[in-house]
Amino acid sequence: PFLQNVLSNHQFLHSTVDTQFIDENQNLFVMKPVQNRAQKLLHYLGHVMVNGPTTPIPVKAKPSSIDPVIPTVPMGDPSLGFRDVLLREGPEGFAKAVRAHPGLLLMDTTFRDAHQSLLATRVRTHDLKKIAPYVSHNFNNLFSLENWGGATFDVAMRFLYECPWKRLQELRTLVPNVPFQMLLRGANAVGYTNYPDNAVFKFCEVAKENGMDIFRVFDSLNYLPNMILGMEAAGRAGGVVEAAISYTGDVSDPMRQKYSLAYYVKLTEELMKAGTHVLCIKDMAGLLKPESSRILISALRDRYPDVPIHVHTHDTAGAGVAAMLACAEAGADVVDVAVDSMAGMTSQPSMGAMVACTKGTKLDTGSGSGGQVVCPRSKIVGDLAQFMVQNNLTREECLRWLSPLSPPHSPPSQVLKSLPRIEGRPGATLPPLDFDALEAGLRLLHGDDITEEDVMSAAMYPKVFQEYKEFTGSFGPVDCLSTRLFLDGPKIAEEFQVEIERGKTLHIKALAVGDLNKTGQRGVFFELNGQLRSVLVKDNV
Ligand code: 3PY
Ligand code: ZN
Repeated sequence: PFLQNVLSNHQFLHSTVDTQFIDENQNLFVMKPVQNRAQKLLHYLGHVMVNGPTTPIPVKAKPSSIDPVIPTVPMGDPSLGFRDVLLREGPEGFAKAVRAHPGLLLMDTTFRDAHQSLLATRVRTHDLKKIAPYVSHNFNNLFSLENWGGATFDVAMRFLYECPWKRLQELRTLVPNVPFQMLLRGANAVGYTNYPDNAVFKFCEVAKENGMDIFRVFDSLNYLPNMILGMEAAGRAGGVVEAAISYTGDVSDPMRQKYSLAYYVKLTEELMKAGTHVLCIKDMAGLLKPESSRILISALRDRYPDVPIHVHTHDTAGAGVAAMLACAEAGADVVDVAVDSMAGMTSQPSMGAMVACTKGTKLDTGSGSGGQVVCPRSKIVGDLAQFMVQNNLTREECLRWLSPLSPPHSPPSQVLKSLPRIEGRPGATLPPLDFDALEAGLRLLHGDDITEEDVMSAAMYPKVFQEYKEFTGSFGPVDCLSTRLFLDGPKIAEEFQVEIERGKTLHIKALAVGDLNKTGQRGVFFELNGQLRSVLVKDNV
């Protein structure tokens, strides 16, 4: 089905075409040899053995040759969790139950923000799935498990060659009892750009259908119209709406007036008016300190006694646990933590530390054990910083470069130069996305097994989706490989198994890598289910 030739072309098969079609679609007449999934995977492994990892890995360390031990879980269903409350009572009832809960609740970010912060979002579904049943059985008292959105959507396709929707579906099956939470960048959905409104609405609808429960909605500039759009999309999809205020400045410093307590109170008022189920303070740069936490959270708690307050921070400065404790003492219902081994530094504070610090107090979590500038703005700032470093520009030179006419120019007009300006919310003036046309186009390119989820992936990231489909079209379901094999390939003489679908397992043995031939290729030899197979791989060095 991934063969991109005329034989899988919808228009060619189902309507009359003439020679103009041939002229315009010459690429469809290039016949590639049919390869099955097994052969494609051998091709992938051969490629990695000859050329190294296909995905840029941000650290130099090699994957461990020792596979981690996965703790066993008891037979049978996991205990009930907050998701059961949500399914029974709906978002409003869920919010009431959270508010009524006596101890401090935790959101575990290990499956999303923790690895986005520490490992450039490179944790694969393969590994998340392995630990998911343990989480479901042992962490059933979590407020939620953050496992989707933010950068995970893009990175899954772009660097891990896997489908973000499949991750959601598979985790949902393995964790039926704990609510799933995602990060939605308001009108930017899970991207770095503005989308037509209907794309954001549809995205939330499909996410909810695939198992998402709680939508943390923010805008990197706290731009209310973009936030409200995201909140409406999440709410209309039937999700729990968690509007998040991006926190900056320092409310405990009377000299800093721009992002004062009054600013946050006013914003909260607007978000409450817009009907959020849960209110979140999103301290994405780890700026909250115990004193600012107390000031901010007690002010919001006094004004809004009924809304659950959820606080997110990063432990960048090392004050995360202290700040989150202060938030909880001032009336926050939920704080964000990560599993100890994935906590600290730019990640969330440690779950073990929060559990221990509240143990035996009225905030007891009941658990047994256990930045920078916000996205998508961070990308813009990061790109500019890189540009300045690459071109060796000082701030002044950069401003001069931006504005050849020299002062006086306001910074926005310097940046925009002659580019068109948009008044108001960008999405409001974008034409609606034509999902049917997009789907038809994708079917022409990739065959008929395009799903509604694929259409949404292409709506969010057209080029990344295209490249992901081309990659898996050539290299097969690489998401089935263990992470060590995915990154490093097998050692010579290593025998291993790959389950490409339930009940269908390939038995593979890596035999040898041949010499470089005259055309710069090497033969790589395997045994596949007892039979000798070889692939020819171009050596890139
Ligand atoms: C994201 O948008 O990915 C973030 O994590 C923002 O903090
Ligand atoms: Zn974060």
